[in-house]
Amino acid sequence: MVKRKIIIEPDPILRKKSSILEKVDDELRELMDDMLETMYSAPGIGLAAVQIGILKRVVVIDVSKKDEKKKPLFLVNPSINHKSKNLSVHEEGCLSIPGHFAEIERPAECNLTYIDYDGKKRELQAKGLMATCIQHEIDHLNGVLFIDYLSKLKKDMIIKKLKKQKKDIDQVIL
Ligand code: GNR
Ligand code: NI
Repeated sequence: MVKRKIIIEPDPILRKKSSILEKVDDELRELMDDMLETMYSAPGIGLAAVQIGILKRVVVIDVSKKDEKKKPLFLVNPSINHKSKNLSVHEEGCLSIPGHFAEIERPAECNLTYIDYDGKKRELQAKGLMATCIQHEIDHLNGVLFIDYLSKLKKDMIIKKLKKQKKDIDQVIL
């Protein structure tokens, strides 16, 4: 397993739509292993392939708590087929938007279909943090970030700060 570099906003790659995968093979499993290692070491509870620069519809998630056994979930071509009418608010963060957090309202529960690590078709009903995380990750596959749900003022402020951070880092390297 290899840890990969996470792409930080603003970056046009993060705004692209990821494409459907045709099959689950060893190459894809290697990518999923790398994504899991990258996510655990960040640390984060979810990661979409686009965040490491790969525009494929694959996501890894693990919402288990620190003292619990790890419970990785690999989602290939995830698709939500039902969202609950009742909404819930969670504080969200994103590994591509480091240091910024915001309360985002989304459907509290969702049902989805996906292909698993072994290429088997599966269904899942999610609620709580898992439902929030799944929706956050599927947004990534469609080029959407949580800051897109904020007011233009808040969103622009966050992007401006991220731009400045990138400039400062480039300054140190040069
Ligand atoms: O690590 C993460 N935490 C998180 C918290 C609340 C809602 C969504 C997330 S996902 C995020 C990792 C990430 O950026 N995934 O794309
Ligand atoms: Ni994210």
